[in-house]
Formats: sequence, structure tokens, C-alpha cells
Amino acid sequence: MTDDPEPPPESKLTRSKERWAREGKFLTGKITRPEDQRLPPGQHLTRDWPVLDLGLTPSISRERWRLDVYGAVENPIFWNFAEFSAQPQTQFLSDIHCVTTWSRYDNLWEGLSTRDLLMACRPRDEARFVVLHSHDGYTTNLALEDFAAEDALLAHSWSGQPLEQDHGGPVRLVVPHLYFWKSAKWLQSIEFLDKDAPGYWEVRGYHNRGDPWAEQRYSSD
Ligand SMILES: Nc1nc2c(c(=O)[nH]1)N[C@H]1C(S)=C(S)[C@@H](COP(=O)(O)O)O[C@H]1N2
Ligand SMILES: [Mo]
Repeated sequence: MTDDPEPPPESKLTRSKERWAREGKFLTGKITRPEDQRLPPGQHLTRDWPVLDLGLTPSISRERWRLDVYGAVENPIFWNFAEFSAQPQTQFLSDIHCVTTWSRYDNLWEGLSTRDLLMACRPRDEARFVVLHSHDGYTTNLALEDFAAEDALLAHSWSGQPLEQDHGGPVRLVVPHLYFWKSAKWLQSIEFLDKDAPGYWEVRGYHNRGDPWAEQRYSSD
């Protein structure tokens, strides 16, 4: 008989990670993208990058910008831009799919992955949903497992340059596997909740989840 190796000491973080793994928190397996297909149904490809928003374009410098992470988390966060930039940096290359039918391939984003953010704020057991709050008053909601998708991030740069104000700078969310309205620009705060709380477009007829591969455009879809 061989001795079993000593298990590593239990920490709060490893317990959270185990629980997330058990519950499939980080799995986006419900997205059904066919392997040979890159353009979702009903979309067309564009090479430029349209600007879409409520038309308010808040002007927030990196010096004034703060990120507030609160609600059902063990460790609430309040970072300025320097503290945010001191977190682990990740680059992702991903496609944009907007519900208004344009898609744009190969966007190079850089920032803090949502998984690293989750390691820092540690959602409590009851946390199941996330609401993003933006400086223009915009909100959008996500299930925790969609927020935690492996290629989702809080982006401060695009194509190696600081994210332009028109596109949500200093910092926006990017959740590539859902329609782009879920990717909140001018990010101000992130709220963790035990219950879902539909956001700006979700209460105005857009689908609650917005999977482009299932064409979840409107609440009737
Ligand atoms: N704060 C904020 N974020 C937002 C919006 C908005 O109006 N305000 N519009 C959403 C919509 S509908 C889309 S399609 C994308 C557009 O992002 P872009 O202007 O960088 O293409 O931002 C999303 N995020
Ligand atoms: Mo949109």
C-alpha cells in the first residue's frame, strides 16, 4: 500500500474554486457554436468598428476612474486605475457580435480577466448574478457563469492602444460569447446578486441572455 499524498491546506479560495468547479460556474458549455462556423446566424461581417450606445459618451479620465465591486462578495473592491492595472494582465483575441447584425473578427483586448477578478473579490455562496453599472446610467445583467467565461475581461486596451472613449474607455467589459450589448462600456461598478436583475435593454425587449449562436436577440426569441 502506498501512502496517499498530503492534501494541501484548505483555504477559502480553494474552497470557492472547488465549489465553482462542482457547479460548473466557469463552463460556458451551453453555447452551441458549430465547429465549422464563425459567423453566427443572421450576422454580416464588418471591418470598421461602429459606435453604439445611448449617446451620452461620459468623459472619465484614467486619473478619475474608480472600480467598485460590491454586493454578495467576501472581499469588496474599490480600485483606482493604478490599482486596477497592477492586477494580472491578460490578452484575448475575440469576435464581436452585435444584435444589430454586424460582427467584427479578431479584436485584441487587454485587461483583467473576469476569472482573476473573481479570485480577488470571491463571490459568496449565494451569488448567482452580476449587474454591470456604467457612467452613462446604462446597466446590463449576466448570470455568474457567463460573466466568468474563459475569454471575458475588463478591458483597458484594444489593439495595443488605450481603449477609446467612444468605445467605453477607460475600462469596459468584454463578454465575447454573448451579443455585444452585454459588454458594458464606461464601467463604473460590478454588483453581485443572489437574484437576477434585468438591465437597460433587458427590460426593453432584449433577450435576457443573448447567445448569438441561438439568435437570442429579443425576449420573444
Ligand atoms: N455603458 C454602455 N455600455 C454599452 C452600451 C451603452 O449604451 N452604454 N451599449 C451597448 C450596445 S447595445 C452595444 S452594441 C455595444 C457597442 O459597443 P461599441 O460602441 O464599442 O461598438 O456597447 C454596449 N455597451
Ligand atoms: Mo447593440
